[in-house]
Amino acid sequence: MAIVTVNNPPVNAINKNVRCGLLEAMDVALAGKAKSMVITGRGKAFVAGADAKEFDAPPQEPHLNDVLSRLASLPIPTICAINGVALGGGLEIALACRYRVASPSASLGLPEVTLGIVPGAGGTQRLPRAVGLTKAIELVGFGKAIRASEALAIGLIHAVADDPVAFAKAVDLTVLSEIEPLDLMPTPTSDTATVQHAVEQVVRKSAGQIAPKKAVDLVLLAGSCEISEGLAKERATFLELRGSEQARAFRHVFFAERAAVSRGSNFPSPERELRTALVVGGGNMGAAIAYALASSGLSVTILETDNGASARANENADRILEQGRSRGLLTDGEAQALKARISHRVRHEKLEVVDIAIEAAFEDMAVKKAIFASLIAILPDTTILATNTSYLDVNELASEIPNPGRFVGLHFFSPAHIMKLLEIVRGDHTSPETLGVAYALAKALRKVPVLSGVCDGFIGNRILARYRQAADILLLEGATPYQIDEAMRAFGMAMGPYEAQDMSGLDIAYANRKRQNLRKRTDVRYVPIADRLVENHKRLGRKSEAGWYDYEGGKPAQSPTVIALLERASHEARVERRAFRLCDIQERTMIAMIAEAASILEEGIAERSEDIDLVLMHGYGFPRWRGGLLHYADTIGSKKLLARMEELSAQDPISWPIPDIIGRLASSNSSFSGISETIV
Ligand code: T1G
Repeated sequence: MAIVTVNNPPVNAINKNVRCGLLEAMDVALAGKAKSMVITGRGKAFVAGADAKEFDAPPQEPHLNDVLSRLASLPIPTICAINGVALGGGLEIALACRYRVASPSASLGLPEVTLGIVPGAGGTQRLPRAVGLTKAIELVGFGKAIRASEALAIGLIHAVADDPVAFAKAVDLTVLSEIEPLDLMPTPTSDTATVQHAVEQVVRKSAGQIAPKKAVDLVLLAGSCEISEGLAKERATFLELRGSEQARAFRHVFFAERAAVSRGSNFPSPERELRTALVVGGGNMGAAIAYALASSGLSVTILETDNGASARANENADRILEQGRSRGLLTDGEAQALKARISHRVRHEKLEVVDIAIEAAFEDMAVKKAIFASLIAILPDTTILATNTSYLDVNELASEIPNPGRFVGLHFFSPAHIMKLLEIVRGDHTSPETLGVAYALAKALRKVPVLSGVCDGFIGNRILARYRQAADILLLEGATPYQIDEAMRAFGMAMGPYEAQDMSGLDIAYANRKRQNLRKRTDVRYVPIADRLVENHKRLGRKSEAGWYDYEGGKPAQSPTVIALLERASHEARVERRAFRLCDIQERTMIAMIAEAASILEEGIAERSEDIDLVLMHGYGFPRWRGGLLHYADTIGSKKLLARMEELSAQDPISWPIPDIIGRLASSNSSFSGISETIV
């Protein structure tokens, strides 16, 4: 028996060396007259797929599809002992083997569409032969991995074993030789309606993306043509998509996400693991933060002002737990264990010492200052103190805190237990040790951490404010909120800006505009429509069943009241309303966001353009397949951006100051991603 171990740390990604090694291993096994061959991986992973770092260069021989065609037709039985993740090319190796056994903790999948490509080494043809068309469409079309137990249930693997290599060694060769290679098997027949339904689901959920539909079409071929034809078409599609704009965008995000996590190693790692946390305020945000912390194993105390508020905090936390249970994300036992990790206290009750205290109270400077004043009176002066403010000045909040090195902003996004983004706001005094703790917390919470400097709204809400401002000006000039929402959804945003405001409540942005005194400022063009909706019409969004939209039985409809308000505002501002195409709306709002992001980079609030990409994607529903805001800006090009900004600025100079950095990029014809390195 030949035992072949893939050994390319950290995740055994398949590069040229691994491909050559696999070919050589087959030669050695045959030359040594081995009767069977086992393939496994060293370390925690089996094989995490093709090495994404090679994708920017032309493909190099030997190609994985050729290596695996040879493996699939090897004259001796082959067993894949899947000791950990088997993704992409890793699962394709397994599918080219005759027998598959996996450890219970292994996860298996074909995530290629999440990189903007399709499987390139037989996945779309061999998988349906193992599991049928419907399951294959779901696995390939969504790119989600499954656990070993599910893989066994659907027939993707033959066995689950704690030690897959030991199991493989003991498999009876006569049993093995009766198993046909997938290449010689027909795809099982499936119910046409079920297949059609699976295809429709993929198409619906991947709007804007190229790869998922193409991947599904390839899977369908497995039901209608010879494997050789299917494999040839798969390879051609893989090569076509590999260098595409969307694949580049997905890869950019893949590496940006990992780089964001690695950035934590720039700061000292905490001396000990975080175990206990205090969350001040148990509203929707505080309760969700507490739930997220408890899910990562921390013991959490929610502090409230009085018994009534504490009871409501308890209800808020219970509601999130119940959602987790009803959606099947938590078993009853897990929900109970989680609940046991959350306790409640009211002010003036004795508090245990905690590793970190996170304030998640009402967005008001005086309220927050009072909270921190009471916390410093009862907690040791080494406890890390964090504020979840979305806009307020972190330096001002830190100003009355002894030992302010321990003070940091941790800006969670709502719902805090679901949204992946965590803005870590570094104040003037925040110490590297505190930042180390913040990154460790992000890791424990499995969030994408992005470091931000202090400014109004930090990275994300500052860009959001500019986006809304640009959209409001479009309203004044003739667009409707309904057209703007439609345009932004068509661009790929998860939601349009007005439906999003209706969902979160118009009063929040209203209070924020008041705080910024927008009405009186001369450096911003004031558009009164949103304020009037709140002040004169008490339209606060979904919660008052009227906002930018009317709601009948929860269903949004265009509102004649809002249209009348728009017309009046334009008339008062002496602006002649005109029609906007969806692409004009998209261009305007995007350029506004890009301009703001450029200023944020220029001021050093964000360290890298990739960070801004991550913030927009993980906090605000920016489409991943566009690679984030500044990756998208780079596809437009700095010269064109500058030219459009100059045109807009000529018409409306107040709204369109042009950041110097745009001019500099345009004159050297460089990109945002190119300058990130030099800024750091
Ligand atoms: N290529 C290159 N590097 C990779 C990699 C890959 N496929 N996967 C992971 N890494 C690096 C990653 O950058 C990081 O590096 C380190 O490994 C640990 O990763 C022909 C076309 C395997 C579940 O999409 O899902 O096969 O930052 O921090 O949380 O059809 O990584 O330490 O320098 O994420 O334990 C399909 C993607 C490729 C798998 C591990 N495969 N990877 O998660 O650690 S396309 C994927 C993952 C393909 C064929 C085709 C996860 C993981 P550094 P990590 P983790």
